Amino acid sequence: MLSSLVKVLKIMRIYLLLPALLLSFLLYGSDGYELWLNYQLIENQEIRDEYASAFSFIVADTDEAVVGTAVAELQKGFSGLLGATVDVGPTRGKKNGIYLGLRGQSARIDEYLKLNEVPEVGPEGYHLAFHNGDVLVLAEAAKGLLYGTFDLLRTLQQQVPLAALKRTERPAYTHRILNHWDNLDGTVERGYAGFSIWNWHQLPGFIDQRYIDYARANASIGINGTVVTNVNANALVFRDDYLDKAAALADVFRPYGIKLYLTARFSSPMELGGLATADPLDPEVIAWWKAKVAEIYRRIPDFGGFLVKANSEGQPGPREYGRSHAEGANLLADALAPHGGLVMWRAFVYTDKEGGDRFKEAYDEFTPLDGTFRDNVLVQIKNGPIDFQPREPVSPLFAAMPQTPLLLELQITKEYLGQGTHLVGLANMYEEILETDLHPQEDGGKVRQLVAGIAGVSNIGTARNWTGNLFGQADWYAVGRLSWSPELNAKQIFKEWAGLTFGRQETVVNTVNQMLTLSYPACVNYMTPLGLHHIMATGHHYGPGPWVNDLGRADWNPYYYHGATADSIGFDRTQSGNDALGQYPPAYARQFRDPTTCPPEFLLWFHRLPWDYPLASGNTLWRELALRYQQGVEQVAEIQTLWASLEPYIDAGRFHHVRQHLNIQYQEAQWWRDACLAYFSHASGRQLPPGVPAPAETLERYRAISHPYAPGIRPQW
Ligand code: GCW
Repeated sequence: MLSSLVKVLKIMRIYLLLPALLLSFLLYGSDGYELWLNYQLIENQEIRDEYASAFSFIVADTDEAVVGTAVAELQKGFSGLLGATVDVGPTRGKKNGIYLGLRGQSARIDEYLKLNEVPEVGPEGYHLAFHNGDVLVLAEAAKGLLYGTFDLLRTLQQQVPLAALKRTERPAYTHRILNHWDNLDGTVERGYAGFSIWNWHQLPGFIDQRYIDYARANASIGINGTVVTNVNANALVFRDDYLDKAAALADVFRPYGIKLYLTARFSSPMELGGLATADPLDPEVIAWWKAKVAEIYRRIPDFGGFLVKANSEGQPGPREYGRSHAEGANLLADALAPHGGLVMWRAFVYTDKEGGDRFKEAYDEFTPLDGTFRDNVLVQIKNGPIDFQPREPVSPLFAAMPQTPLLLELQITKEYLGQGTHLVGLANMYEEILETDLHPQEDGGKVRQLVAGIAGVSNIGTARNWTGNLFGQADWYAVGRLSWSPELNAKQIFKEWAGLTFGRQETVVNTVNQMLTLSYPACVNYMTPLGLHHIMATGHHYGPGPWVNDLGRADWNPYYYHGATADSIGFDRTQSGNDALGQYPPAYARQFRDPTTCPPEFLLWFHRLPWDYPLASGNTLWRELALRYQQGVEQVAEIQTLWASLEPYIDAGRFHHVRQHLNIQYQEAQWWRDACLAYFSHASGRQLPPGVPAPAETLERYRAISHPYAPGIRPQW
């Protein structure tokens, strides 16, 4: 009697709660802070009942901190999704619950394992199952329970029936890392979402709730490491007080299974230690790093290690002492090895002397070093050979260092990609990169099979919604999901993100997916069609600047990369040019050698061609270029229309936010088209084809546009 009264009251409570919650959501909407973790009450009563009956209590058979995090997350999830509180520990009278347990340590889990074969899941994997009315999260180590929990909650958010729950998940990579280009002064290099979320000045005393929410968001998508400082590094971070600050961050991240890494400025022994040299073979330098690393581990026992940018864009490095990148990396690796730390040594190098084509430099510098790095060194390679361009062929280095573990560096922030305002679903680009098969005639040659992990350059800042542009969240989400499951395709990720972020109505999910799918080709079209690259304005790289040709060094100039004359355009990287193509495995390079087989999107990366060169589309090169610029603008208009159709489904706050950014994107797409076509039409002496409107302004006006305060620029540049 009493128990049925309680039941009725409980049901009533949910009913009373439902309209109130929905109403407040519609009125105030969401500001995006909760990311993809907005545990909205499930409206479907049947599903809610099904879930509620299986989740009466939570039993966790281990007391490690990450499991505490998992339990708290489940409680939060259930209270949002089901409007119910769930007890921790078996509750008398309640039949079914959720069990988080380790193989061999939990009776309930072992009982299941007697009946079901579950493969080894490794240190971070897990198995999810629905068994006799209970939900089981099974792992070999505590971290697996955390990831299993987030997966379970994602499943519930998507309202999947519990009966379907039976799967094993293991991350493809051990290294799933974010790189922050955040400076100690609070600015973010190439950051378009406000300032750094790390308040170094107030650390370690003040722990911002954001640090915790940041760790939680990352854990939910499988990220297990973060480099909190800029690769253009500051030795100050190794000073005692800053190490205390870093340790405070590491303490926040630990219960979320995230390791803290720092960037190491190669000249730190001089700047901080007062030594006369930073030569990696100098005994005093070796001793300095050993002592410094030991000091770090005293504060941060699970410290991840160092990320290093050396001898690149003015950063100090071993080359100054006639030493190789391997000698530099090994110096740090030897200091870190006794503590289990790693060195991530970047291959984004180009010398400060004017040399040849930057395309070739990393390969030339690093391939001779293959096999000479210590075991705890990973070489971190940007996806493309130049620099995060809207569309690049993949770096040839991925296929050229078989004896060295490699990390793929992807951009999440959007330097060269519309910065803070453009909606560009980068999962499209990530998929293209990961699926590129550099050894098409053998197995195992896809980029995703050649690397040991992913490092994503963060787009996070103090913006209330973390990424400034709301859709930037999808790129952060994608990097996490791909670093766990690199074989996921963009469409799966877009749909998953859309459902978690905006709700799972089919119209919303499909439309958001369409927008994101269209957005990457749109951006490439209105910025750099047919393989144009590096034609952005100087310094901040905001907006077009294909005409720029007066910078100190030839290869800093956009003009260097397209060399447009009255006759032709493009960079000859075939054998008749500088043969950069020779750096790729021949079976892969073959398609690019001949302009008739080269995929049009990479054409001007590898070929210098006359403007009237006939393309397979039936258009001349000039006509195709102009039409693609126009198509890019039209695709943005299409994205605007798609978003407008979602007005009835999206809360006013987020709807308006995205609409305003799309309006800016549309104007800027026109700016890109008009400015570039004004310039190329002038250079080629050709008229625009029908269907492409005349530029709104003169070329002189476009050239005169300046944005001295565009965000994200490196202060000293
Ligand atoms: O793309 C360039 C950026 C620099 C950046 C550099 C790098 C952190 O313009 O701002 O520096 O790449 O990746 O090191």
